[in-house]
Amino acid sequence: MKIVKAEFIKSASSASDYPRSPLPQVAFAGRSNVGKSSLINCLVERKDLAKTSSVPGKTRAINFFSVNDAVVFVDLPGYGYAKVSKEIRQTWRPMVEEFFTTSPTIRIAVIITDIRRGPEQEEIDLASWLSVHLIPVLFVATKADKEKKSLVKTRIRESAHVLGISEDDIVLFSAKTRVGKALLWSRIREACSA
Ligand SMILES: Nc1nc2c(ncn2[C@@H]2O[C@H](COP(=O)(O)OP(=O)(O)O)[C@@H](O)[C@H]2O)c(=O)[nH]1
Ligand SMILES: [Mg+2]
Repeated sequence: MKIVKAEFIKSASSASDYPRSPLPQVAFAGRSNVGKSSLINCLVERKDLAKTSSVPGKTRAINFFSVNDAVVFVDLPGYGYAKVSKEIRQTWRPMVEEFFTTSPTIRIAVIITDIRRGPEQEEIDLASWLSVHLIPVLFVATKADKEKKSLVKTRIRESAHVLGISEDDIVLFSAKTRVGKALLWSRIREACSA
């Protein structure tokens, strides 16, 4: 994917503020510090389009980016800072559910996990909620460069098992080595043209 243009559109915390655009949308979700901003920056070949982790306590919102005037990347707030369950119940979850239920052009949700940690309850819950709402999900196991080479395959297999999905539905990724970048782009393109 040749990136000719990548720009920030706006931040919004409720549906009335979302940018109006007919373009297909790709949403990215993951716990804080998982490497979501790095992954987005890697995909769009920009150093700091998506900012690094937000400060805890700061009001968080959904950030929208336009890529090549062809697709909108939606950077959902990170979760899991301090009190995971409380935060998810009270703020993160309603914000994210509102996004997915009011965004007709959403094509795929990319759920990012750290390969060393694998999917946990939050990711399992989100994936099952998305499947109920018929939104396709793609998993990315990032920070692949931080895992022992001999354990990478095992980790992917374990994650697929935990999620009840095929290993093909988990893209191995690293923002550092860029492994998985081309594959992730091809899966995104596929989802956007479906
Ligand atoms: N080694 C390595 N570090 C990464 C990778 N992706 C992100 N990081 C680091 O992990 C930290 C959190 O990354 P960031 O993209 O801000 O995470 P976010 O909070 O999910 O947006 C930063 O120090 C990044 O440099 C990766 O693929 N490999
Ligand atoms: Mg970030």
